[in-house]
Order: sequence, then C-alpha cells, then structure tokens
Amino acid sequence: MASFNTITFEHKDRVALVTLNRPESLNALNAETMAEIAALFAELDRHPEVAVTVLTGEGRAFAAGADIKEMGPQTFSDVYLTDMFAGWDGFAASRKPIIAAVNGFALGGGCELAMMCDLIIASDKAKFGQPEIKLGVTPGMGGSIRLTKAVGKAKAMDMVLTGRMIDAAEADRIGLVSRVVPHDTLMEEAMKAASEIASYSLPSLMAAKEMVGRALELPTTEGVRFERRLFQGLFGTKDQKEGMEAFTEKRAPKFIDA
Ligand code: CO8
Repeated sequence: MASFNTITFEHKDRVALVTLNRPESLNALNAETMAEIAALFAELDRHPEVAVTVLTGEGRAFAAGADIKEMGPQTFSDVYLTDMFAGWDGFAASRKPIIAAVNGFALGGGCELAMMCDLIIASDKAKFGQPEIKLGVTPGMGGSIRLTKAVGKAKAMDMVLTGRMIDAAEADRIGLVSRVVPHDTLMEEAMKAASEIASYSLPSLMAAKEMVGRALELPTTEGVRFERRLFQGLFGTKDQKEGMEAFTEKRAPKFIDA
C-alpha cells in the first residue's frame, strides 16, 4: 500500500478507515488529496481484506470543499484541459460500500464527496452546504444532480442558490443523511454499522450497492430487470446456499465471499 500525505488509512476485520488529514485547512480537497483518494479507493476495491470503508475527516471538518486557494488562480483552459475534479469519478465508481462519517463541516466538494458515499452517518454537530454560489461558481463535483436526487428540487434549489448551511437535524429531515448520532459516538456508530455490513457476503453487498446506484439512473422497468438479473446471479454463489441453509438450521451463516 502506497503512503499518503493528505489522508491516513488503516484496516481491521474487513473494515477500512480513511481519514482526510489536512485539518489546518478544514480538509479542503486539493489535487493531491483527489489523486490520493482515487489511488487508494481503486486499491481498496481489489483489497482482499477490506469489504467496507469508513471515510471521515480529522479535526472539526469532514471537508470544507475544494481547496479555494489552489483553485482560485486557475483559468478556464487550466480547468478544462485537466478536466479538474474528474479524478473524483473514480471514487464515485468504487464498488464496495463506503460510509461517510461526517464529523463537522461538509461544504461544497465536501458535501459532494459525502453524497458519493453510500451511507452518510452524521454527527449532530455536522453542517452541510453547497456555498459555491458565494464564490461566483456552482457545485462542480456532482452536487447539482446528487443533491437534487437526494432531497428534491425545493431543498436543492434553496441550498444551491442561497449557499446556506443546514444543520444535521435538517439534513436528516430532508433525507440527505442516513442517520444522525451524538457527536462523541460518531466513530463508534460508523464503525459499528461498517462491521455489520462487513459481516455479510461481499458479492451480495456489491450487487446491492450496484442495484441501488442504478436505481437512480434507470427507468423503473429497466431497474427492476437489472435488480432481478443480479438477484438471480447470486444463486450462483456458495454464500446464497450458506445464508439460506443457516436460516433454516437456526444458526449464524459463515460467508466466504464466493
Ligand atoms: N479551501 C481552502 N482553505 C480553506 C477552505 C477551502 N475550501 N475552507 C477553509 N479553509 C481554510 C481557511 O482559509 C483557514 O485557513 P487559514 O488559517 O490559513 O486562514 C482554515 O481553513 C480555517 O478556516 P476558517 O478560519 O475560515 O474557519 P471558520 O471556523 O472561521 O469558518 C468555514 C469555517 C465556514 C467552513 C469557512 O472556512 C468557509 O466558509 N470555508 C469555505 C467553504 C466553501 O466555500 N466551500 C466550497 C468550496 S468551492 C467547492 O467546493 C467547489 C466544488 C466543486 C468540486 C470540488 C471538488 C473537490
């Protein structure tokens, strides 16, 4: 595993923990972080000892957005030719489940990064927002589409046009987050959820992630067909037999990811 400058990584019992680690700039996402995250998550998809990853931030932010100081001086040609932020597409295409444990500010690209994850577990002190409008730009890392799909037009327009921050209670109410937990228990709760997910068969987890992801893109008939084909495919796994036999025999299943 490569070593990193802007993130930390550890893993145990099928759960990886990745921490954005530039607390002095509220974990602002610069080009180096994007490259490190893309490289690490590509590796995690292949990592035989990792089934689920928890992503969080060091200090008082999850991530306060793209790095404004790095981004500010760039021209249209710079950002168009390098296709700035395209590296995040690799993260969004991760195939294993990812939980965002949002410990504080998740703003701009930070909110967009959380929305690329599969579950968002938020501290009751977390704050979410798409404040790019205040900088003379707009969301640029999928926020206009993922936020709108998550919370609907009324709330997405409110957040994107005013740039106002919302607290964890409002984020919960509008369906932006999966769960809100007391700040001091955030990592315990996120790791507990990750361990529960990691106890299941990886092929079924990856199929489940894939079908829910596709549900947001496909018309209903196609989505149902896609789901059914993946569901049927799981009958080719030993874990399907084990899971159903264990239920019948009233014992815990022993999955082998095959
Ligand atoms: N970029 C660079 N540095 C940042 C950023 C950022 N996004 N956010 C905070 N910092 C730095 C501050 O400049 C400050 O550094 P220094 O000590 O050197 O002055 C340090 O972090 C601490 O921040 P503050 O002193 O401002 O802390 P406060 O508690 O007073 O305020 C806030 C916290 C409200 C979060 C405030 O820092 C803030 O408004 N930050 C900017 C939020 C923002 O506008 N985010 C959107 C950025 S644009 C964007 O994300 C575009 C999305 C497109 C895709 C992104 C892909 C990654």
